[in-house]
This record gives sequence, C-alpha cells and structure tokens, in this order.
Amino acid sequence: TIPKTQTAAIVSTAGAAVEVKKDHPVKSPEELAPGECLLKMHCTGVCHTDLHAALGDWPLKAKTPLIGGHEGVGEVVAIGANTPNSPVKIGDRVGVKWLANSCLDCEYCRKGLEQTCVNAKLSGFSVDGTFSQYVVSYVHHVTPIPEGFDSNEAASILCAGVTVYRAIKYSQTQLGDWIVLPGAGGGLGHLAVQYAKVRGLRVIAIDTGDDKEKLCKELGADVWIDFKKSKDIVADIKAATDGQGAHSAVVTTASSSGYTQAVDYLRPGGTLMAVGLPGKATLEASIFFTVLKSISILGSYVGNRQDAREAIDIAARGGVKCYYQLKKLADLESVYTELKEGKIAGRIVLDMQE
Ligand code: 8ID
Ligand code: ZN
Repeated sequence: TIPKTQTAAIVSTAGAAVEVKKDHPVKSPEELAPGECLLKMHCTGVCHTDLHAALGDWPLKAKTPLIGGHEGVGEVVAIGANTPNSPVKIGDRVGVKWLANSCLDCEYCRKGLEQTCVNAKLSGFSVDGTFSQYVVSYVHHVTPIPEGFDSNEAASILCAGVTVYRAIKYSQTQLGDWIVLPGAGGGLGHLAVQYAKVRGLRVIAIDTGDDKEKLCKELGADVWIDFKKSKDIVADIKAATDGQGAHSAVVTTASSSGYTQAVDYLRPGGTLMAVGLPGKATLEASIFFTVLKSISILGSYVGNRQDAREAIDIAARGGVKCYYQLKKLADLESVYTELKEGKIAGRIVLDMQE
C-alpha cells in the first residue's frame, strides 16, 4: 500500500540548508495526470548539479521549495489513469534522470535533442526529484533497468554516466586517441575514465589528491596529473602525447579552472567537450589558435532516452562500474559540504529503503 506521507529532503529557498521532513505528502495514484507514474525509490545518487540547484549559483534558478535529486532508481507503483501506450508497467524497476519529461514533438525532441525541449521538465530542478521516498515521474522518460543490474550500481549512470557517455560519443575520437579528463576523480569523471577505456581511448586523468589518484589509476587511467602539483599542465600533456597534445578533452569540473588550458593542450583537429557547469564563468580560449588548430568546441548536455539506455546497457554488462559510498538521506547536507570541498572520490549514493 502507498502511504499518505513520506520522508523527503527539502531546500526551502536558494542557499538554505537541507531539511529532512518526515511528513511530506505522497501524490496519490488517483491524482496522477496521464503520462505520470509514481515510483517507490530504492536509492539515488547525489550529483554536483544538486548542489548548484540548492545554492542557486546558476543563471537558471530551480523551483522552491525544492526536492532535489535526478539520478535515482525505483519501482513503478502506480500509473496515471488514461495513460495511452505506456512503455512501462507497475512493478517495473526504472531510473529517473535529469530530463524528467519532454514533449517528444518539438523540433528538438524530433531531432533527438530532447534535453533542449522548450517544455522540458527537469528532475530536482523544475519538478521535484529523487530525494524523497516516492517520486512522480513520466512513463515516456523513465529508463528501464535491466534485470540483475543492482539499483545502487545503476543510480549514478542515470546522470553522471549518461552525461559522460554522450560527451565521449560525440568527442570525435577514434580508437587509440588520447583524451584528457579534467575532473576525473569526481562523480562524472570517474565514469568518464571507464567509458573512455571502453571506447579504446588512452586516458589522461586530471584531478587532485591521493584518493582520486588511486581511483583513476585503478579504473585504467594511462596518465595521472595532479592539478595542484603540476607546474605546467600543458607541458605535462604534451610530454605524454609525443609532443602533439591530446585529441579531445571532456571537462567535468564544476569550476572554470578545468577549462582554461584545454585549447592549448589539444592537438590540431582536437575537440573540447564542455560538460562541467560553473554558473558564471566564460570560456577563455585563444581565438587565433582555435582557428589555426581547427579546434571544435562543443557543449554536451546530459543525454536523450536512447543515450540513457546505451549508457545503462554498458554498465549493466560490466563495462563500467560506479564507485560509490552508500549513505542515508539524512546525510545529504554533509554530502553537499564534502562536494563543495572536493572531497568525494567517485559518487555518494543514498539508500532510500531504510
Ligand atoms: O549535462 C551536463 N553537462 C552535466 C550533467 C551532470 C553534471 C553537467 N554536470 C556538471 C555539474 O553541475 C558540475 O558542474 O558537471 C560538474 C561536475 O559534476 P560532478 O562530477 O557531480 O562533480 P564532482 O563529483 O564534484 O567532480 C568534480 C571534480 O572536478 C575536480 C574536483 O576535484 C572534483 O573531483 N576539479 C575541480 I572543482 N577543478 C579542477 C581542475 N582545475 C578539477 N579537476 C581538474 N582540474
Ligand atoms: Zn547530475
């Protein structure tokens, strides 16, 4: 039976601390609109985006009060009446990603760029997200989780995984190419190391600290650079790549510093994939050398429904594995503090089944 109330982590206004409330209402199955489904959550990852949303440090503002969270796994316990052609049924295990819903019929949706749909609903940002025991989501956008693939392992693939999977897919790289991953020890980055290896790339991981170094090397990074210790990152990358520079960089740092030298350390024809989302920074790159080196600079924003299925499929078959520590919803505020301080290697996943 579906309870009337639940535990949820709520941020009342931008910048406020997280409050865990035990009496937050659950939307009843009768109240679900067509196309909506109610999920009983198993777990949810915590993404740096959730911290941006809670702090309100982006040019786009989240709804308030806000229940954050956008990479969770749960079971479908109800589907709105009069939902035609639902691709999921009650009892299915599914994932919630950042893109909660899109119209599926605008130019962007038709082109597979659903993320930019003008009517997009964003989990944990414009609609309440996964930091609650029950979540309202949308039958056409939830991602089926293959049988036997553990929910805790799957959770962070739904944002961190799909995002770097897509960025690498469009990085214009070939088997054996060098890819630089600033932010490699973080949530997105440590999955990027692995998706890059699956693609047959050689990885230069950049981040800081012993934990992240150990993690990146264990995950198969070919070269490690500690950005706090390196005296010259461009020189270090050139030294590792026969003096030529790397073929691509996928930047997943939440601060602009991960971006600044990318055009300098890419070789001619190289591609910079912008993924990390500092709210106010602008990209400083030499126009002259961007032109002379024929550099491509591309933004990459999460992924569409198909990208999500592909990223999940690779992880379910063991190609990549989320490295995570399991915590509780009540720990969310302290997780935000650790994320701010850059202390988390890999991901934090919150167990929602206690
Ligand atoms: O669709 C998208 N483009 C998308 C999807 C999901 C998340 C974008 N994001 C954004 C988030 O909003 C955030 O801005 O990607 C960024 C990273 O998210 P995350 O991986 O969840 O954050 P994290 O776990 O804190 O990892 C960031 C890592 O960057 C390192 C930190 O040490 C940390 O490990 N880092 C920093 I900050 N500065 C660095 C630098 N100059 C750096 N690593 C190398 N060089
Ligand atoms: Zn995210």
